[in-house]
Amino acid sequence: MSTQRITIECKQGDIARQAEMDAVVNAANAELQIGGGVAGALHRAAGPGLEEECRPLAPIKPGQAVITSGHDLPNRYVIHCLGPVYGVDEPAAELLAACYRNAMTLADEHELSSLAFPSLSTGAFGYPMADAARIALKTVSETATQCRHLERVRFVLFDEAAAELHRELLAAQEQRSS
Ligand code: AR6
Repeated sequence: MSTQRITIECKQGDIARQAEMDAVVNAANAELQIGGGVAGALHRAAGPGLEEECRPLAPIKPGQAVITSGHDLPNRYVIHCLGPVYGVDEPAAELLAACYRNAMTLADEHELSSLAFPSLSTGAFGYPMADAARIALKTVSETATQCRHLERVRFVLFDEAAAELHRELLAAQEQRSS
């Protein structure tokens, strides 16, 4: 199956407001508790049932992904990933790539067709955005070749500069592979 089957898009926005996507990815903490940033936004929008469903699934390890339902979010599922803390969890690049790969695999196993990612590890966990974006885009396009159901992956970036950076890196990557 070729990578062309999956459309990758990059847009500025809030990960908690991606109504048309089957699942959204949470930049979780190991305990799968509310937290700040992406995790705060998703848990607030999902309501307390999400944390309750998460409790027996915790703790998770860097690179790991687990799936829950979306509760009051507009999405059917949430896939929770623990990204590496930059400078602490090593090898950081491999652990970050594992998050994207494992999240896509879980989505595909659940026969989902669309999945939205935030920029994992680039907030509280300190991963430099450009490095993280290159890893994310490369891993998503590589993993796409193994997916049978997933058709659309969206990167949702909090600010326009981050969205533009992702678009530029994606264009360069697509040019190299064409
Ligand atoms: N929508 C899209 N992107 C967002 C949003 C949002 N609502 N909010 C923040 N970002 P972070 P991490 C961006 O810190 O680095 C949490 O407290 C943000 O600008 O959410 O993986 C957890 O509980 C940044 O670029 O995730 C963990 O303890 C990116 O999303 C820890 O932080 C990720 O920022 C996880 O840290």
